[in-house]
Amino acid sequence: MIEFFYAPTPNGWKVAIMLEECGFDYQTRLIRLGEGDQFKPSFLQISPNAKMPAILDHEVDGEPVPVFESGAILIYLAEKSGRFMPTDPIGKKETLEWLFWQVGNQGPMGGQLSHFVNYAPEGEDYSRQRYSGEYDRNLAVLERRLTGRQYILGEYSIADMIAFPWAFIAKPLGASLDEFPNVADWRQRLKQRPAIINAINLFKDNQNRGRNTAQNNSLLFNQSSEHFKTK
Ligand SMILES: N[C@@H](CCC(=O)N[C@@H](CS)C(=O)NCC(=O)O)C(=O)O
Repeated sequence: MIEFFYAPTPNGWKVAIMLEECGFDYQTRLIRLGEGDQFKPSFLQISPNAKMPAILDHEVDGEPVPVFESGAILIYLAEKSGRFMPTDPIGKKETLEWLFWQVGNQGPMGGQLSHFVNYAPEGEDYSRQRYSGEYDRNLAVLERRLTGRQYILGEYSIADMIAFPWAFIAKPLGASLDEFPNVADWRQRLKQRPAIINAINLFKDNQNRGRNTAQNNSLLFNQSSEHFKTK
């Protein structure tokens, strides 16, 4: 069994998609981000950056194996299942390139844009504009990569699973896909997969949807090193 530490956000969906695609035996542990579950000592043992997603793999010889960071988790699960990652050196290199692109670019820029669209006080125009531009720039990167390709690596893989969630929520972030027809087609193709539907529905009722904001929640927002001392 794999314990899956999860909250219903785009970063959580990435791993939920892979667990569903592979049919792994997993149990979801809901991390209540607004209540500070991510800073509990038991969770920090598994995810030292105090973020979900994370997993604890019990299907191993010896002690259960903790894995944090979505890109690392997807590679771990791809190697465990032997699925959704090319095994030839060039294919593997391309997988790593697109995973690193996602976790270093599309993910954090989308995350910051979401912060300023959904949770920050009004009047943060420069910040919002910066991340809106960066999010748009990353859509263009994906658009160019998908030219002449159905999927990021040619065949459906963990590279699609990691990039899909942040493209899925383009509209709520205020971005239009009209100028990115390859991304729009790819998004449409992916969102019909049963595994992706199941992942997005996982604990859907627990989505934040404006409940916790920068003004009313000092656990999830305005963080500093102090947060690691609070629990
Ligand atoms: N680079 C990380 C990002 C994970 C991340 O930012 N998770 C957010 C939710 S979407 C989180 O756990 N936030 C809790 C917090 O900031 O306290 C990954 O891709 O796994």
